[in-house]
Amino acid sequence: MDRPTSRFWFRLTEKLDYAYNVRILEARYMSKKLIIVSTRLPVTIKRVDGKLQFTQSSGGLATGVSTVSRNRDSVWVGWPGIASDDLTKKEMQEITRKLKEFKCHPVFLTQDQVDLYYSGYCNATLWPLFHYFTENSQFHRRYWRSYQEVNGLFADETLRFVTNDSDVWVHDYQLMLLPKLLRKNRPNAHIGYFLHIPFPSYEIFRLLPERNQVLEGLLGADLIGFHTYDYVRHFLRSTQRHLGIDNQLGTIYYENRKIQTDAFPIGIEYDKFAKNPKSRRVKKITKTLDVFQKNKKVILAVDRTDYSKGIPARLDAYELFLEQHPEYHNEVVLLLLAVPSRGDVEAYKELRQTIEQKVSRINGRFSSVDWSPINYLHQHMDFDELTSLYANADVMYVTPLRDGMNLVAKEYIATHHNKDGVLVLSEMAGVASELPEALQVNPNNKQEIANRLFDALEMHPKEQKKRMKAMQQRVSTYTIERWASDFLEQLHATVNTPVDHQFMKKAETNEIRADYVKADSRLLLLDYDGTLRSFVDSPDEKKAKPSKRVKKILKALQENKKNEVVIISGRPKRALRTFFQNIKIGLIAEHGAWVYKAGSWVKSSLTSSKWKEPYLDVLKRYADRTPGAIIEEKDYSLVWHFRNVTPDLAFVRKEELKMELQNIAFDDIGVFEGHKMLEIKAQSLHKGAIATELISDKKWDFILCIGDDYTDEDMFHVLPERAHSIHVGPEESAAKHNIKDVDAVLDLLELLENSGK
Ligand code: ADQ
Repeated sequence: MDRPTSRFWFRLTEKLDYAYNVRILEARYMSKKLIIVSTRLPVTIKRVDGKLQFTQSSGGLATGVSTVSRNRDSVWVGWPGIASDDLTKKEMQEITRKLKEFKCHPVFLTQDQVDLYYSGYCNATLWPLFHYFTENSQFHRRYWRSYQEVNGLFADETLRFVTNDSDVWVHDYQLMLLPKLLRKNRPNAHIGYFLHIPFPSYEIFRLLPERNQVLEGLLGADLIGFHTYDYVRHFLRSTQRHLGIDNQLGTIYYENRKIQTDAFPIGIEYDKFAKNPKSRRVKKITKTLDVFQKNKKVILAVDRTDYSKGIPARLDAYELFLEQHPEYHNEVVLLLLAVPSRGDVEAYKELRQTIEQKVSRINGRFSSVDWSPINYLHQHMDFDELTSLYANADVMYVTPLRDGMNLVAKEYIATHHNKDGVLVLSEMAGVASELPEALQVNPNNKQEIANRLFDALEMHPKEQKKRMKAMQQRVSTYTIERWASDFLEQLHATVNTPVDHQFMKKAETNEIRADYVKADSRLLLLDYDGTLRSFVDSPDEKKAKPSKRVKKILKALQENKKNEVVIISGRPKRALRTFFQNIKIGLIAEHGAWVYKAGSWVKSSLTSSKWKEPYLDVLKRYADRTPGAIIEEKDYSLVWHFRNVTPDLAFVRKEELKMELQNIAFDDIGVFEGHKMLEIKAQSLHKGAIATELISDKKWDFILCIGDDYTDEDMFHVLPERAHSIHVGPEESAAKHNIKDVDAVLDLLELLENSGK
């Protein structure tokens, strides 16, 4: 075969392989059950004339999810919108049976739960807080208790369907405790979570009394999705500040699980919105709408009646525009469409009054006999009516004070397929980052909005089309269907590399055990913190003492004449002696600077401390202006601990400090970064150097080396091929194996001790 042909075949087989793998992957997860959970079901039940009436929602989420669940065994769990106090037992059974036809399963809530959980914690605590309306946010224990109770109910109902092999997708702020509750019962299920509203900045989120429980609840998921990367950052910062959990480029390792966070900007059913304006019914509706027959420019605003949408401020800005542009009197109409929402929450009742007062004041001030500047409708519209309004409006006026995404902006763009039209858009909507071609405004800047309204009305049609086209390109690509499949694919990518699978298997443990049993001379090199004892985030040595179990195991291992047990630690010699007073094991302190031999400490050949002075001066200067920083002076190293410094400041100081320390020119002195600390020591002084000495002391039949942090990697690198090396935790390492945690290490050591007398 000549070369081009072979390359062709190579490419073809590569492509086929890829397609095959994708199909295998899809087939693998398509065969798994998909469980969607949201507070509200896509089917609403009402009692009309004594009879139960079922209405199926055709909303975006329901459609988007239906595309990924169509060919799968799936079920949607949620509340059907009717309080269970109004239902008999028989009716509840009937509802459960009937909902099965819609692939749904009900969670029944009492009126009390609707009031305290739904109207209370969800809509009067979380919603305002997450939208930065701190003054509207109400914190009551009874709301929180109900939130916990209802999340528990959702867990019970959801767990009926979840096996360890299922995919679960939990939606929104009403169910933030659910991922953890599900994880507890089905540790291996694939759990995804998506937040539809903004995740607020740390300074806002920290106001929530139950902030830690909420974060821990979310961390039960494998994948946590948000609309924008800003929200991802806010979430990661809160987990870092409140729970002390760091992340690696959005990946969190928590309780030995890998959790991925990412941005998935929700889309719309683009084709549905793009095609509908051409339908006969919509054309007919348009002809009957007075507002489009008068040859006036129409500015459209469409929102749920919610204070986050900034409707009063939008009216004020429009008033200013009318004041400054009398030439537009009689020429322009603002069509303000507000869909009723959460009328049972006090803040919403007040908002409705405020809007209505402003509308009548502005109309009273500017109207003429045959013109009113605002046309206000407080009602729900059907899809055809809504698309008619979108498609015929000259300007879309979207100025929320905060919005997770805002679908209205995307819907307007879709209905203007191949048409002109201008979008005036708030910078505070999640969608703003996807639509730079919109005329963006700060929703609190009245004058700026008034100016942009004028610009929008005056914009040349060519310019309008150009901007529209660019926005349509984006909105038509990442549709709601793409969003849903993208999320589920990523959930699989996350779960397909489970941390658990990296850990040592039984066969590998047995192999180590067999080698141990056979050997007559064995060397066990063990790190201390994070290996024999869970990492203690405190400089207090008393808290870091070994447990009784550790002492017992080490003593028993050392009493076996075939064994040489050596603890190699970064801790100073004083600490190690206190920890292991009555056990005759080998001790190595300060990464190899000191060796405990025949009852006393001997300086290793690797040491020198002449270099310390200039480094210490710099560290002290930095400690003075960094609250929480601690300097630890060991015999042969200096450590700058920043575990108690606020993470942002710690990061800045650490980087500054590294730069400054590197300017001090001492050969062989290096700055090493460890777990919330910087250590300065001779580069030749490391665990690897001392391990090499120990290994070459004798001809060992068996070597086992266990450690958890970067200093132990130096040991792993110098071990002979036949040695067994184990890293504690899921991270990448030069060790041959990973082991789950300290308990697993102790189990292994105990097993060896019991096996090889
Ligand atoms: P919402 O706060 O409801 O959603 P938005 O994204 O704008 O906000 O969606 C509103 C929906 O209601 C749109 O699909 C719109 O067509 C429809 N609608 C509005 N007024 C209507 C009317 N009078 N009649 C009929 N329909 C009307 C939450 C978050 C958003 C996030 C979405 C999706 O607050 O930020 O974009 O979820 O994740």
